[in-house]
Amino acid sequence: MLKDVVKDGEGERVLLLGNEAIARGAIEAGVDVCAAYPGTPSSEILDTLSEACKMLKGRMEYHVEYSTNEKVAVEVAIGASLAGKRGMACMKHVGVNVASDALLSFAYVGARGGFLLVSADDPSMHSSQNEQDNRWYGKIAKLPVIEASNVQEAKDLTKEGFELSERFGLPVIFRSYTRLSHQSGIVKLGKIPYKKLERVRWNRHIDTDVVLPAIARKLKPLLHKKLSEIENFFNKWERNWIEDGDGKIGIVACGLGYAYAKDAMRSLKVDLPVLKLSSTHPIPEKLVEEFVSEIDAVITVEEVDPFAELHLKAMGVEVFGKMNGYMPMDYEYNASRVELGIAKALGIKPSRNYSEAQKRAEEISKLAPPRPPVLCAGCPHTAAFYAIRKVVNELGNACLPSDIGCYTLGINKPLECVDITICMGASVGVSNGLAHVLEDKIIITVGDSTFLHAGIPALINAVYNKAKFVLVILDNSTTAMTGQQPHPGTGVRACGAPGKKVNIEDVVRGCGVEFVEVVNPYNVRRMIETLRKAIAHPDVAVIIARQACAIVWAREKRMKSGIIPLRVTEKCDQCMECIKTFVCPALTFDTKVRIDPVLCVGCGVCSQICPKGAIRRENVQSKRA
Ligand SMILES: Cc1ncc(C[n+]2csc(CCOP(=O)(O)OP(=O)(O)O)c2C)c(N)n1
Repeated sequence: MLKDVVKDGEGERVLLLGNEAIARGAIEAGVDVCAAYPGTPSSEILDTLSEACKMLKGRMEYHVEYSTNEKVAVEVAIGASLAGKRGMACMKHVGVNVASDALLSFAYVGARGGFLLVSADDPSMHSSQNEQDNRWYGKIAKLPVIEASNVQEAKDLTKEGFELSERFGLPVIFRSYTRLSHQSGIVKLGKIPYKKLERVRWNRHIDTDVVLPAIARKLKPLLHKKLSEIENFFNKWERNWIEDGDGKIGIVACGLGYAYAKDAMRSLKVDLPVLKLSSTHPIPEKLVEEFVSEIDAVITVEEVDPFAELHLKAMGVEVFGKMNGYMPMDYEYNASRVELGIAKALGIKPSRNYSEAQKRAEEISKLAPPRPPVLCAGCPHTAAFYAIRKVVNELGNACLPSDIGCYTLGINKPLECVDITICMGASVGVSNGLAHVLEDKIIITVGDSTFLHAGIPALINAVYNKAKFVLVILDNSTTAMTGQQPHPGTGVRACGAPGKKVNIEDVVRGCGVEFVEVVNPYNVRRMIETLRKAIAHPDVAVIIARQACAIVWAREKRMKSGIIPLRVTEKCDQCMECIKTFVCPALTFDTKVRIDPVLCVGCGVCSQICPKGAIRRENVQSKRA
């Protein structure tokens, strides 16, 4: 809990979420600058640091910000590091793709103040579009990657990450994953240093900080030297260790794989030798050699790719891993999956009949009513999609690229307004290509946070290269999907202080777009008319569909004046238009159409849609508090 994250009690044991532990580690390290773009499973790190920042004012001060995107977040942390301060950037795994341009060159420059990049990977893609293994960034950028196997280590390694970064002059990547970021565990607290965030004088270091080709050429061998120095250190680092055991097959366990391997061995009642690796890049070869000198083969336990496995194979070690089918190649691990792999490698029976248990779990899960994710009652995206669907039906066909956010749920029937999603901002970029080859109209939907994150360059490109499309920016004034973090369009900063609000319509006009209209999507008729006008416009047209996220405004309204729900009157002839064309979870049908007054937020969109005028606001007496 937050109060424990900021607690002074050195040596005390508290229960923390993995991401809170990472935040606490940064605080114990005396971090100076923390920047992030939200993304599951990383979001709570900066959410926590932003709350903690207010509570630690005057005791342990640091700058905290939600940056416009991950590249900017990494650059912010680089700035701090180059000034000799400690900088941290946090993001989900795919965020590192966005940030990689800065990261790969900063590796050459090297860290001055400690630099930690927290990459939260998402094995099994619980809330992501892919399952990439970001240890490869360590390889491609030639940077150290450290991984924790429990919440305590998450805190400790975060703190040590800054120390390693300064000691070796290298940016350090800390790799977390969903099951570490989102598990809770007991953490023994360290000390919170007392410090002010003091400004320092700028010192030029143009021999390292300006990566001109002539300088970069000199820095490259230096980077290799630093990497081999840190490998030597990792060979003896107390966070990597060997555990003695029985038999001639051992386990090489990376990060959380260590916890799974220990559980699996307990179930199997075996006690194999274990090499626990907290540094997975560079692999400490001497330590590996020492480990394998006493055994014949190893089982690698690592998520997501055969990263250590490939390295071990290249060293000539015999490996039971993913590549030869002993360990699963796809999705996250758990104790039973790892147990099955170990049992197969040892040629013994698993402790239980897991396929039977799996079959039973599947049978039981069929009994639960399906709960597909839906847009919330009163979500302004639903209203915007309803209008888009009406206009697309008029057109007969249209191409509907969309993006990543709550609004991706517009893929579902009856809205069916999402034809393509690739990665954040790609809706606008991809439409630049589509516009030159399709005969159909293109109507794009993108969220406000996503537009500011990665949509702007592609919009400028469309204006410049004359790609015609209609771009609907679904501006709900928040980053709803990841937990309602603020962004530049909201004018609120991570530390809670007001910032300068960036006006999206000004940005769009600044990109050269001439057709720019702001519409409240709750006004369905106006939304439809504006879409028709935008489609008829000869150049790029942008509609900003602006209405606050229903969760946010309904929460406020409940606390102030209360919400007046809508109800279905006797005029309803059960034509089902509302149910069939407009998906609001508050609209239900049993023997007749009804509105659930508990779910209804009173947006009134359904009353505009009803062709019989049968949906009305409740009278004021029945208003809910
Ligand atoms: C590169 C990258 N960073 C972060 C994310 C996580 N993420 C998914 S959608 C989204 C933004 C959603 O906000 P917005 O576009 O405003 O739409 P909303 O959810 O508010 O409807 C984020 C941060 C991601 N998928 N990819």
